[in-house]
Amino acid sequence: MKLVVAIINTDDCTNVLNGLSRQGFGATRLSTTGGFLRAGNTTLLIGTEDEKVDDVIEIISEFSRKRTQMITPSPSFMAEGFIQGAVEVTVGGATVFVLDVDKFLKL
Ligand code: 2BA
Ligand code: 2BA
Repeated sequence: MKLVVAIINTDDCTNVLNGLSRQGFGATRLSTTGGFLRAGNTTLLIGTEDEKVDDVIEIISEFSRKRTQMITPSPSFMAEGFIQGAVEVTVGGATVFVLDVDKFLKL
């Protein structure tokens, strides 16, 4: 058993969840915040069998498009002197971690 932790753009969340659900995967959605942009994103937890992890990753990849966007970071972040003005960042796409699961229970 594995736990797939996928951080995705919130705009892509509905499509990813629909894709997972259609193929029978369970998922839990968390509202999260990126440490760099300090903007909302979405983290999905998906518990699944080892041999289905690649299917899960394929669905995530299919429904989270990657694109670039100009972002102006929060004033407090700029005041810290790390960056000046707008920066181009990649949005969409997904950051995915796959963790081993010691135990999976439904009580
Ligand atoms: P349960 O299986 O008891 O799941 C309750 C909640 O636990 C789920 O809420 C989800 O947040 C989380 N969860 C369950 N399995 C998970 C997994 N493999 N990975 C990550 N999180 C998991 P909901 O997604 O709102 O589902 C509520 C109930 O609807 C589920 O109760 C199940 O009876 C049914 N269900 C969920 N997904 C389904 C699917 N793809 N097909 C058919 N029934 C589904
Ligand atoms: P954020 O931390 O808000 O980062 C958003 C995007 O900003 C990143 O996209 C990356 O393109 C850029 N970025 C982040 N940190 C940077 C830095 N120190 N210098 C220059 N550019 C930087 P992604 O890499 O696709 O990450 C999207 C979101 O995934 C992140 O949002 C964060 O919430 C999560 N994430 C990415 N890598 C992670 C990691 N190693 N551990 C935990 N979460 C991670």
